[in-house]
Order: sequence, then structure tokens, then C-alpha cells
Amino acid sequence: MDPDPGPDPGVTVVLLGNCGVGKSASGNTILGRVAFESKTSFKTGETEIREETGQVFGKRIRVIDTPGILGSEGPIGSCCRDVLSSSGSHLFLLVVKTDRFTAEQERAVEAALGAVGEQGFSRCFLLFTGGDALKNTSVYDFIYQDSQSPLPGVVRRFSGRFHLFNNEDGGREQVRELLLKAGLLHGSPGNTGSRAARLWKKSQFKHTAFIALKEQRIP
Ligand SMILES: Nc1nc2c(ncn2[C@@H]2O[C@H](COP(=O)(O)OP(=O)(O)OP(=O)(O)O)[C@@H](O)[C@H]2O)c(=O)[nH]1
Ligand SMILES: [Mg+2]
Repeated sequence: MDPDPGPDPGVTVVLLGNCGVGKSASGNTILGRVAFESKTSFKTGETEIREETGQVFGKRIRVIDTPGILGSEGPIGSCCRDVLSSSGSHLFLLVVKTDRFTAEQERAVEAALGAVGEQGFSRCFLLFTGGDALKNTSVYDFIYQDSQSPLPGVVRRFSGRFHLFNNEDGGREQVRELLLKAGLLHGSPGNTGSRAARLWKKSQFKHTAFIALKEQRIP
């Protein structure tokens, strides 16, 4: 008889980023319920690290919601290190709003990357929010719309590890796709026959082709 594998350690997802970018709303979308307070005003933003757990597509998922990273680098960095040393799978989501990518947004991205550290970087995805507001614009067009913006460079560093959420409709398919891309559902991207592998390959191919096209156009 096989030894008892013990309780499933599950997946820990950490939401990181600037204040007001949709971290809490994304946590709610992932869990499929209103677990975190998502506010309309930046000024009264969340100041504490909170966590909630739920069953998502048959997986036990612990979601950790953090306050805006700027000014809270210490406690958030320590939270990320704790997660990295815990059992189970980990996914860091660096949340960015599909809005003008300002110098402050860039600083927040750098601070979040500092919190995740080299050890966590390969498990870190960029998560764009505001998919509904993009309307007929693709996420690729949004990323590359301004050739002076540092955003294309940020996306390139993630080698295609990015995803788009529409937290307004909170649809489940976007959550499933994120978990598939991250290799957390039905096998890992390394398992070449899996749907995750196909989805990952498709997004990598699209990303590489798009970069090649854009880089020819941008002087
Ligand atoms: N239209 C639209 N609005 C969104 C989306 N995601 C978040 N928002 C809105 O953006 C605002 C900020 O969202 P929050 O989830 O509170 O952002 P946060 O990053 O948790 O903010 P802090 O906790 O203050 O740092 C809220 O008004 C959300 O409703 C989205 O995908 N589409
Ligand atoms: Mg919040």
C-alpha cells in the first residue's frame, strides 16, 4: 500500500503591486467570492497583509493579498520569503492596471520584484487588470502602444509570463487559464502532452512573434 501522502499542501498565490491596481479584486476573482475588500478610492487603501483560502478547480488555494508595495517593502518581502520556504506550490502575481504605466508604477514593479527575489522570479507572473476597459484593444497592443514606455521592457523580462484579468465580470475561465499557464492545473508546462503545455506554448509563440514584429517597427 502507498504511504499516506498527507494533506494536500495546495497552492499559495501572493498578490503584489502598487496601491489601487486591483490586487484585492484579483484575489476575489481567483477565489470566486468577495474575500477581500476592493475599494474605489486609493487614499483609503488596504494597509495589512490578509489571506483567505478556497477550493478553486479542485485545488486548495491560499490567496495572500498585500497592501500597496511602496512603503511596505519590508513586511511584504518577509511575507514572500515565508511563502517561498513553505510547502506546496507558489505563484506570485505582480498586478498592473491597464492604464498609463507611470514612473510610480515602474517603481512599484521594481519593489515587488525585490520582494519576490531571484528565488521567486520564475514563479512570478505579471497580472494585468482592467481587461473590460481594453474593449477592442488586445493586451499586446496595450503593452506596446507607447514606444517610450518602460512597460515593453518589463514584459520582456517576464518572458511571456503574463495574463489579463477582467475583474468586473470575474469570469472563471480566465482563472483556469492563469492556473494552466502557471502549470498549476492538470500537469505542468513541462509535460508536453498536457493542455497546460499547449496553452503555454501558444502564449510563448504569440509573445515571441509579437515582440519580433514590434521590435522591427520601433526604432
Ligand atoms: N473596470 C475594472 N475595474 C477594476 C478591475 N480590477 C480592479 N478594478 C477596480 O479598481 C479599483 C481598485 O481595486 P482594488 O482591488 O481595491 O485594488 P488594490 O490593488 O487592492 O488596492 P489597495 O488595496 O488600495 O492597494 C476598484 O474600484 C476596483 O473595482 C478590472 O478588471 N476592471
Ligand atoms: Mg486591496
